[in-house]
Amino acid sequence: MSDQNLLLEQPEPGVCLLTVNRPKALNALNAATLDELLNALATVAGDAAARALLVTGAGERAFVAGADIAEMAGFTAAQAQAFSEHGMRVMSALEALPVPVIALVNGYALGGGCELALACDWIIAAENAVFGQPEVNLGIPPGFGGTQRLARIVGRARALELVTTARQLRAAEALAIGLVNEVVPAAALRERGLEVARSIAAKGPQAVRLAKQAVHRGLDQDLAGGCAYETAAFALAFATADQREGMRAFLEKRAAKFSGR
Ligand code: DAK
Repeated sequence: MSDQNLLLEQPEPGVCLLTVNRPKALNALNAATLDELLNALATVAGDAAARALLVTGAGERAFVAGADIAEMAGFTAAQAQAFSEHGMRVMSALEALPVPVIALVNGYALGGGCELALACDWIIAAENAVFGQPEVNLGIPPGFGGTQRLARIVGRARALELVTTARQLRAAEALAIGLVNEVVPAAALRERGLEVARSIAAKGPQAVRLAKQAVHRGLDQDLAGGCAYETAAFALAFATADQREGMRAFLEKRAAKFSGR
């Protein structure tokens, strides 16, 4: 599938690759791109064969350099609210996808671009990645969930520093504060993403989905509530063909052939 500003491919069975494709504007997110993102995410969500989603930016300079400043400059307050709600819907749709979503950050991930990466389940960064929330330079606060997701991932003090000073981080520092899971040479980023996605695709699909949901739901509540959710997810797995196949394969000393049912 190919929209004007977005490419959705399936480079390998079960692996979806979404590329924001506006390299001349460093892949900045305008309203049209947000629309296309929502449609693409609905396609992935509805694809029963999907096992993992990789999200990246076209070209070698940027993942996404933020919301499109040229488009935002003339917004009225009502248009800004509509744009923010639109962006929030995209970030929530990403987070709610049943399959793991990995951001492959290949350059600038600023403002809405950093927020897009934060809404993915985790981030693999190229050595040339640069992260930041520079909105205050433009006289606005973050608008696509940055204040919330950044604080949950790197903690209150670091998030406050980053959103109020607009300081940008290189990949090594992002790794040190837990913003990214790993850093690889730029030329190896796509292959590393595919390798991780492939390893997820080989696991029990129902178990992966249940585990992802349990982590997300658990973080929204206290430990007891999260553990109760995990118990329910664990029990539900015993109603799947994947659980029967996974355990039978172990006992028969062979590789499991999961059906995703
Ligand atoms: N929007 C539009 N165009 C952008 C852009 C952006 N965010 N970032 C870069 N570009 C464009 C540049 O204008 C330039 O276009 P041409 O002049 O060639 O036509 C082209 O991409 C290449 O950029 P540069 O020439 O500037 O390249 P450099 O290597 O010199 O600099 C840079 C790269 C990433 C450091 C620089 O481009 C830069 O600082 N870009 C802006 C980064 C930024 O501030 N990002 C945050 C944007 S604000 C809200 C909802 C959402 C948001 C806020 C509120 N609500 C409605 C409440 C989100 C806000 C943001 O994301």
